[in-house]
Amino acid sequence: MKTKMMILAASAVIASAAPSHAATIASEDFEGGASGWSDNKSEDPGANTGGFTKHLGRFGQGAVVSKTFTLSGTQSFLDIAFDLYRIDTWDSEYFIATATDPLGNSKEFRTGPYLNSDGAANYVYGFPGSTDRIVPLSFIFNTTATSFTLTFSSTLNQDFSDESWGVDNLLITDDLTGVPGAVPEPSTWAMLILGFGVLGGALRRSRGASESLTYA
Ligand SMILES: [Ca+2]
Ligand SMILES: [Ca+2]
Ligand SMILES: [Ca+2]
Repeated sequence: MKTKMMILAASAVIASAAPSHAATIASEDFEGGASGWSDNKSEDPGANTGGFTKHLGRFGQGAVVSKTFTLSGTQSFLDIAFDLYRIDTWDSEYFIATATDPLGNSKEFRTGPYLNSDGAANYVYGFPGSTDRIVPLSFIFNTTATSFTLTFSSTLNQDFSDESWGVDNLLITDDLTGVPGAVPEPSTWAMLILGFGVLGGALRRSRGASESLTYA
């Protein structure tokens, strides 16, 4: 009985020392539309989704779309992940995501020029035979600022009906501890080690007791 309670107590300490989770700055799937962007155009792919869902865009040649996000200012970097919807016939153009902050930090992330050969084709918006695709992308931005601006653009050079892009499933996280995970405090680690010690002692004692019964 005493051993069982000690196991429960040790389990509680272990649970409170679960691995840390990065704090989420933004998580946008655009199913309810887009807000806060310099252009809040959002579009539903319609019947032939090809795996697409409602998303930011479509945008074409010359489009520059940005949004500013608030940060705690205590982080050291951001992980910026999203799905690029590469629509119609791109011709070795680049998609460009840029992160900037008021401290003067800047990071430009460019796709490779060969998105046409990436992944499986799934015609969604384009004319039959076009190669609309979902391209998962992510990059790291080092910043200690209290805000940052994310900008999407491309080097597309033909008409909107020929080549365009959308963005979906944007997830921005920082390197800080979020809920529900928590980085154990030193005192928690002490309790954890103590808990294992007590548990080990209890198990040794109970094993000794059962052994003494066997030999009795
Ligand atoms: Ca979506
Ligand atoms: Ca083209
Ligand atoms: Ca082109």
